[in-house]
Amino acid sequence: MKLVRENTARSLVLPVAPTRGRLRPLGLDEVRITGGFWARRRETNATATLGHCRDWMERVGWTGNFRAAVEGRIHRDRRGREFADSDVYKLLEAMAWQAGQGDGTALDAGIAELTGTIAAAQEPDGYLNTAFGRPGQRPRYSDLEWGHELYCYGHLIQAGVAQLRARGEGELAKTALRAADHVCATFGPGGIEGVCGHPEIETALVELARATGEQRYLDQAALFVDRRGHGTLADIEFGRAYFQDDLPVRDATVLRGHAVRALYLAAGAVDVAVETGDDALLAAVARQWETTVARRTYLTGGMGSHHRDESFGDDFVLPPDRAYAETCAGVASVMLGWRLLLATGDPRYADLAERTLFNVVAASPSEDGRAFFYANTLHRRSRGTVPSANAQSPRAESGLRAPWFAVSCCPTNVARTLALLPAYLATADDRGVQLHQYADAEIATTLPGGHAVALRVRTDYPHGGRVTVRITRSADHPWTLSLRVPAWAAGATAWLVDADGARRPVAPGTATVTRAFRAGDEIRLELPVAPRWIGADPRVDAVRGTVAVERGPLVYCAESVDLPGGQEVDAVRVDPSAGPEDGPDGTVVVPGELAVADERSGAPWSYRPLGEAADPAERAPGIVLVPYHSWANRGPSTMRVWLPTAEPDSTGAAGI
Ligand code: FUB
Ligand code: ZN
Repeated sequence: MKLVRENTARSLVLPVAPTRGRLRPLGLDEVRITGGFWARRRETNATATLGHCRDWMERVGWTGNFRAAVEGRIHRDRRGREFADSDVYKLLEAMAWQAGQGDGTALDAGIAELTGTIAAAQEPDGYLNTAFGRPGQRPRYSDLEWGHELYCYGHLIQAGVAQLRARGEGELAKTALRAADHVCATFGPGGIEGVCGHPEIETALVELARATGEQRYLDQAALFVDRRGHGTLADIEFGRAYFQDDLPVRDATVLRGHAVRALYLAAGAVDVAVETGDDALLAAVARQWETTVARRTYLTGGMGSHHRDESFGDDFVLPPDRAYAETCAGVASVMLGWRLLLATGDPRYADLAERTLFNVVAASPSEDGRAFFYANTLHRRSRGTVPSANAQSPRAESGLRAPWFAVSCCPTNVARTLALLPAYLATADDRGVQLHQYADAEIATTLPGGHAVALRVRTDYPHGGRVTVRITRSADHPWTLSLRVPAWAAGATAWLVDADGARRPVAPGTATVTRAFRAGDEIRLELPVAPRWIGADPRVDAVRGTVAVERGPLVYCAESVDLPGGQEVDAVRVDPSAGPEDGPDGTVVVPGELAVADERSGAPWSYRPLGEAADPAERAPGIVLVPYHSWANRGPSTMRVWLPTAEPDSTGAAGI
């Protein structure tokens, strides 16, 4: 099979390669992350997380399921939930992207071994799933609501595309193609007129169409997008909105239902819209994104506030202590934002991606890359438990990060995202190069007319706000370098320092420099990262009377390990009339007080007449806050992002 060189893309090593759109993505062979925050996390991902996931899958029997299928004992021996196959595929995708960067030989061997295991279980017509269809199991496609068969194919196809683009055609790609052909034959015109209870196949099929040039995969994806919303799935206890089967995609005004499902579907709908020229569909998803970000998104970028069904809440229902904010929803939000950014060029999509990457995706893995948060609460009231090192944890684990979950979708989603992260940094268009995310990086591409350009990015991001771009290769021809100025830089001055030293203030959005750059030219962006107080829309009732702190792209939190005398975070009250100020080692210090523990715990009732004195409190010399992504790395703790403001009479003085 021939790998298609997509119309707009110069590189082929890309997770998303639209044939139309405002911006052209740069591939993993054009962008390298060379140092700093993300390089450290990517290194841990490559050296620890991939192997960790591989070991756990073996241990809990999810890879063994494929062997059991081949050996005819799957009806008896199958382990894990109905979607367990998908995590093997997500790991394969991560390995394939990683193998495409640097020396992939060892990873290629691992991919070949794992692919051999799954491919052996594929049936002659391309069907591949260990939960259905064999003697003693439920029939194929007998449970579209919960069976996840198409969802699993989606992840298999994404892994196949990753291999195709990062390593060239191999067994994994062939297995994925056989599955995709089976899907088209089974769910295409004249076939089963259904959709999967968990979207994912849509975006995967579009990417396969882009990678192979085969129109039928795109047609099938478009069919799935159009079919959804017409009530073909059963009306379950959470309602059809849970799997977005309540309304056609193009009629919806906001994302609703299960957060990961909603976001994957929206990503697939953008892909279909872009490839079919369906601007109405694209506009519908852009509208949904806008409303969702305005009303249904946590400060961290996290999405989904219902534990019961892992779903979006109603507008402004964003309780910090019940935040679900699943890591996979963060990954899916970044996927959706990237597609919208490529289609439109609007920097707001990159703003949200930055917020989500630093405060959800980076929060999930532990420092050693061997434990994860599945749910990313913004407030933990009790120290919780230390998860078992040897057993699978419940998904909304209420203690430290856990090594593995009974539903373990998040670790492999983090793994594949970190593996392909350089692909989210930069794009090009007819005029030049755009930087969307900041990290130490080397970027080299060819602009229209065959003009080769190369840049070196150096930054102390996210703790500092200085970004230096050095042109290391340029054409004797004017072109434009565009730099995203994040929305959080509003209100303070961001500066662009031109190659000739000219310094000009820039507003949030996009700052550009156009010139016939010469090798050695440097452009500097200086973003104000002084810590700042953040308030919430009063309609977010759950955080009324509280404030939060951000610094650059990072959200901060109070953690009990930083409080004196074994206090818990719920004792903290802060005074936003002063500060916040930088503390040592990337911390922030805010003025505040700590409620007197004995009095508080002895209170007979949580309520008091207005005007009656608040619980007594003692002034604190300065309350230390840490980046949210780093919390729970120092043992069990309580934590909160939204901090109550002190009441004037609590210390017996007028204010603190
Ligand atoms: O259903 C498959 C995955 O498991 C979902 O995306 C996650 O939310 C978890 O429920
Ligand atoms: Zn997940």
